[in-house]
Amino acid sequence: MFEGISKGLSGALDFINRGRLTESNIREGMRQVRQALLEADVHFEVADDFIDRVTEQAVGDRVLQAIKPSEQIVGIVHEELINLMGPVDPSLHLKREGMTIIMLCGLQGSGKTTTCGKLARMIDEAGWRPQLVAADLQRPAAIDQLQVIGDQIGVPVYTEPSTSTPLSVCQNGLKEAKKNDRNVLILDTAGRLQIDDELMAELELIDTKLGPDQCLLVCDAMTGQDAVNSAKGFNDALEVDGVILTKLDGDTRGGAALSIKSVTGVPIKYIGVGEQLDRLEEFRPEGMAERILGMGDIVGLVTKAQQQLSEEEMLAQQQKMSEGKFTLEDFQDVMHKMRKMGPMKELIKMLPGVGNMMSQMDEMDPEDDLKRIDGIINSMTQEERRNPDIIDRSRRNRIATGSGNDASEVNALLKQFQGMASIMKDMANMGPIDRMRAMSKLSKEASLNPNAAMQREKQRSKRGPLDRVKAKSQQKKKRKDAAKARKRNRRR
Ligand SMILES: Nc1nc2c(ncn2[C@@H]2O[C@H](COP(=O)(O)OP(=O)(O)O)[C@@H](O)[C@H]2O)c(=O)[nH]1
Ligand SMILES: [Mg+2]
Repeated sequence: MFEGISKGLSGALDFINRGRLTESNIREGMRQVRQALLEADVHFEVADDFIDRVTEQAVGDRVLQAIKPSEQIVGIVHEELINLMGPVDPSLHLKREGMTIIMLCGLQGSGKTTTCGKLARMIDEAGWRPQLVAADLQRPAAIDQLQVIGDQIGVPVYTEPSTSTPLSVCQNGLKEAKKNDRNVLILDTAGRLQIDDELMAELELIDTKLGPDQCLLVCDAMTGQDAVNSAKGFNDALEVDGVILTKLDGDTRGGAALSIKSVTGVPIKYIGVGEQLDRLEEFRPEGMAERILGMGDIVGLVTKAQQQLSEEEMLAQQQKMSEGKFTLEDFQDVMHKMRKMGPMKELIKMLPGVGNMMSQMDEMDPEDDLKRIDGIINSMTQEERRNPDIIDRSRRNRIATGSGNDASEVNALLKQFQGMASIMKDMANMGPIDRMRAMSKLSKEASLNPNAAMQREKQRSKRGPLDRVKAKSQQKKKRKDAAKARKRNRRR
């Protein structure tokens, strides 16, 4: 996601970086930043406001007299992106006692029904007792859809035939929930292709009669400014408490995420990042700003990891790393847990510095490499996994044959593992600040030489001749580009 705006912004910041830092240079750079924002479908007033705020700070003495002025400007842009989207309050304010009613609304196809399921799943896992209510009577299929989702996550769904009215479904659903000792009621309401009076009257009626504690608006991020306009309409009628922005896993340009808060005043609480019911995340403006600037989202990654690894496990792994006792067995364990966190490509994009390498990333499939590595480790004996030093030529050949790989691939894995284990040992012994620094240094080195690790991986993997031809022509293009860049640099 956000590829366009990431590229546009880093292009503009690069421009500022290259030239001498003068006021007119900064203003030209900011003009390019504004262009990047508009191209990402950010509301034009929001973009103008943003540029004013950044420029005002950027041409100030604080920046011009700083030792590294361009870094300061990136810092200001980063900070203002966060201000644009925050502050947020992801809490649903669920009540300890009595019933909490959450009403979801939004246009047709925005993802309401799916998001109802995601929320119910999350709330259920946090130890509450949710009840879903199918109050979309527009299409009979909508009722079945919610029923299927409820069955999938083991949350009861209250339904009535489509001849009933939405209000009575909600009221009876509430009674049913109280009777069965449920404590969170989630209402899946109807949508329309566009906001109209009939829809609003229906929703307002439910709103006044049931008095939901939270009214959440579901918006499709792919629709850009339309999402923002509909948010405005719903908020005028219903006083929305928060927005859930869906389909951020697609190639949305990011305009909605960046404008919704400033245009409507309603904060984004959660984001949907996939069709599956576990693809719901708390919205963090910091993480989003960092991804937009191609800086990666380390906090998001760590949060994801923590959901899979218990604290004890984390401590145990860290202990092992710091003592240099991290084995291939542990490595495989971590790898399996990481695969549970989501598609590898998405995870890798969250690593700092990797944003810049994205176009190459799209060409490769990390899943494939992981499967190969997994196969190699599976073909080792337990002793070999714990102490790879004993792997000699004959053991190596056995492992290669067993896993259907070349001996050179086994070798490469062992080498990579050695390198990684020693870096991890160093990092585990550092304080948090130094660790961040080391990470950023590592990722900078990687992005300066993107050919290194990633590309090697690609060519080593067993692919058909087509891929090899493609890789070769890519390399050729890269060499050409590099030559051009050198020429440009000489001229300057
Ligand atoms: N990729 C992706 N698809 C989503 C997401 N949320 C919902 N969808 C899909 O969007 C479509 C419409 O969703 P639905 O919940 O039926 O929307 P509703 O009409 O508002 O209830 C379905 O195909 C969903 O699978 C998301 O976060 N990411
Ligand atoms: Mg629906």
